[in-house]
Amino acid sequence: MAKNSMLDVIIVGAGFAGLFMLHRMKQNGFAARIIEAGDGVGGTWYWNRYPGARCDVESTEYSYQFSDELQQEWDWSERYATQPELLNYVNHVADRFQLRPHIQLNTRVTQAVFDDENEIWSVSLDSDEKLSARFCVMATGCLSSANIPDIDGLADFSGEVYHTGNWPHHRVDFSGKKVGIIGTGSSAIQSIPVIAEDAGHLYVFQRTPSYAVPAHNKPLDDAYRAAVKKEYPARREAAQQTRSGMLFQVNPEDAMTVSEADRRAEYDRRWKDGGLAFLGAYNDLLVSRDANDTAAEYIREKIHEIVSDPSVAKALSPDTVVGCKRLCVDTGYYETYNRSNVSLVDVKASPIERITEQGLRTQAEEYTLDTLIFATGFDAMTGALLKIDIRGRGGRSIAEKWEEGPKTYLGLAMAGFPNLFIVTGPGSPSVLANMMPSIEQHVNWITDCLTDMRAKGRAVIEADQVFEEDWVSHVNATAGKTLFPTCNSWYLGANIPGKPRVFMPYLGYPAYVKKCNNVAAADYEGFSFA
Ligand code: NA7
Repeated sequence: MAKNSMLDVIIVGAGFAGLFMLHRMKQNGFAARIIEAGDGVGGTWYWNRYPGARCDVESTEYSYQFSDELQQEWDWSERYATQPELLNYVNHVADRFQLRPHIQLNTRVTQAVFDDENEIWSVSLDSDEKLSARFCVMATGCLSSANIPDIDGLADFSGEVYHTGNWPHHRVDFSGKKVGIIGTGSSAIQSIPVIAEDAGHLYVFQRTPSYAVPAHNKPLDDAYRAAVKKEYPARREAAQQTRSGMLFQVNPEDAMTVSEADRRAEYDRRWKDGGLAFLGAYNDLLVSRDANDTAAEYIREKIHEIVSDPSVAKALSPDTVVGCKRLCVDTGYYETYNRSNVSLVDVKASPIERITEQGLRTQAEEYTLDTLIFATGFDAMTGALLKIDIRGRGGRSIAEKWEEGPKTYLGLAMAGFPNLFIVTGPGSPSVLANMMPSIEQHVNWITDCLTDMRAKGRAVIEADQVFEEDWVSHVNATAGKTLFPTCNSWYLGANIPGKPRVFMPYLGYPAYVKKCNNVAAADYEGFSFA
């Protein structure tokens, strides 16, 4: 690694966003370096190595499109890629585009301070090194700050403790062991069926049940791969026009305008196809409670069909809005509760009191455990950014600025934080759209902005306060027209005690891309240059 400590761009994070950002910087002749905490590239797919981890977006869509050579040469083996396959892919990209010489691994950014006078960012690393750069790009991910709830007695536990989002690199042996898992979100739903196959007994501590639809994962054959490769450009283009950034069809009809029999047929068809497309069954599923109730009831019926013990099926059946929390995509999740070595423990009915030396105690019972797994999610969208002491103009920290919730312009930049960009930050569609095109769109926008500034001799860009406030209001108003604010999701920060309840992602994928393009075309409307 070149030892120069003054760079054009410091990129924080070597996940999909950071790597593509670095590639675009190299292509355009900017001196850039990635700082990455892990000892390898991959971000989400580096950390989330838990058994059963896979993407819930189809492989042929959850992949880069910036290089046709790359998409032509890479063969996805399954409909939904496993974590190891995704990690191989990320590593392939890092090698193929010769990114590694510009990536500093095993290093955490602790602080980034904007020097008002010299208009540069001064970045401190946990290696005691200091770097300077004109620009900072935070590619720190939306789901990268693991949440371990504050439960009394955790330090007393004598067994093994894991978090799904910070899984060790070695194989964890569950055979014959008593395993407890706290949480029933997406990570738990993917890992529970796999862990249950090995564990002596698996206790699932559930506070709130999630809705899950079957993945119907399958191997991809050569003919399918060849057909997709041929159509890649058209497929990518078509996906850009959808609400989710994914190719599945959203039925333009409203749910209550069709007969009950037609609705059932539509839900049946989507259940059989599998995946997130279930939510596209009707146009109004996330705006009309009546419409949503029909989808919710359908899934609850399915749970009762699959799970043999009716009381367990009832406990697994949510009564909330489907899709309000991220819909889970499962492989054999509900079926797992028919195994004799799996017990569902309802910790809403009988809350967790404490963790003990031997295991976990709820108000009703004590469970002896060898292994305890936290599948308790993340301090989403803001957590990773707030872990870094980021200070903009006048030494004002991002923590102060975001005291009442994240404030950004377009989820890309912030007033008071010149020359700092966020990839898929709060206020952008990010987690509500396919992350891969979202990442590429942001990185391309930032790259165009930097090259434009260079061409015009502009040194500093900063979001205007008024435009930022308008954007934040617009993001909230848009969410307010939907059912999204009706449950305690991580989209709202509601999973983290004390976090302001603000809907963080922006609903409206294709419109958002157009908006960003228009902002750039209008000489970066809403930004000031110095
Ligand atoms: P999620 O979806 O945030 O799920 C976390 C789960 O952990 C959820 O069931 C929570 O229940 C549960 N939880 C959290 N804290 C506690 C405590 N203190 N006691 C009991 N249960 C608790 O995280 P995932 O990692 O599964 O998925 C994150 C995203 O990754 C997912 O949405 C996909 O986009 C991929 P709660 O609902 O809060 O009652």
